[in-house]
Amino acid sequence: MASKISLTRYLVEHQRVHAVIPSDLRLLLEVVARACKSISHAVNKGELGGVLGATETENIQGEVQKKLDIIANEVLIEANEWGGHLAAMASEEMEGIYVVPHRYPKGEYLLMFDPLDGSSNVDVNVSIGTIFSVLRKPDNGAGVSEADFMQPGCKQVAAGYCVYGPQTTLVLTVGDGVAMFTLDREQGSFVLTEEDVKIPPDTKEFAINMSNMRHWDTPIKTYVDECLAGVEGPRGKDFNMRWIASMVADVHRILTRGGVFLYPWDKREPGKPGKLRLMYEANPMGWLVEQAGGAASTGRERILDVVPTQLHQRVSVILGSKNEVEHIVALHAGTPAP
Ligand code: P6P
Repeated sequence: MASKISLTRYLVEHQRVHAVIPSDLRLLLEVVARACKSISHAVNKGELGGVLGATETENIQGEVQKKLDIIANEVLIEANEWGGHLAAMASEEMEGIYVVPHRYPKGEYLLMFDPLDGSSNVDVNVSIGTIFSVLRKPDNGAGVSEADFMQPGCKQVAAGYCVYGPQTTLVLTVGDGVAMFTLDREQGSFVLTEEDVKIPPDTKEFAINMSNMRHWDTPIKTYVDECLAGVEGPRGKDFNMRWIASMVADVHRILTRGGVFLYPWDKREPGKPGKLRLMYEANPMGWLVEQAGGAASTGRERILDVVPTQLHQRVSVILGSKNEVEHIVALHAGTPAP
């Protein structure tokens, strides 16, 4: 049996061969992976660990925080603040950036994360996950501010997620393809189980929350109607639908067997471009999908080209199999943005 390649060995060999993972970035990724192992352990305990259920608090998004949201956020902060690889962090669960305390050395990287995406699923034992994105701090002097995070997704130097499902799987890119690592609980380490992940360019499977149909913009309604028309309709094939209400789980399925994921703008909150957050959901997932040969669009522009103006800004998300995303983008052509 081929020897197991650990995350550490993969990162060291990638640095030796491809020189894409400087030692500080390798340290960052290993620390994030270790934090994900701790989060996985807490998630797996469930009620036995007294970690289910909601708190009395809301996050910046106005969402009631689950106990595990706060636990996961604290695990990631505590794991990363002392290593000397980061200048600051940003989280879905914190309003402002978290600057590495003066008692620790500072590094050149900025880490953003959704510590527990899909956490509403944790109480019903459905897959959830941690999403993270890494930028390099602009070389503009000693301090660090929120402005340093305002970089488009195409500037990311690393991105990934860890899905806590039947397996705990870490999925990672540093810009030369996508690799998947499954947690070997007996060894306590992530083991390479898939490298050079590729998304099929075509699909018969779409993921969207159908209960929002009456609120969608016309191009999305047109697309979904085509899918529902099946083989007798303009697409000439039947489609399947999935919606896990956990972006990490839906994207993991798409990276594994193809498909398209949509969380578009809708008129429930017309002032917001979408529900999902650009910096720590759409950008990392968009880069992973592109690195696996897929595409990621707002419907009118490449997600990774969106220049952020706010840390928690939202964006419309259409990502997955390249030809399917391009078809949906074509349906948007010529229609004004809402
Ligand atoms: P809805 C989870 O809350 C999340 O941010 C994503 O993980 C998921 O894709 C989406 O929201 C689900 O939203 O409106 O279907 O509950």
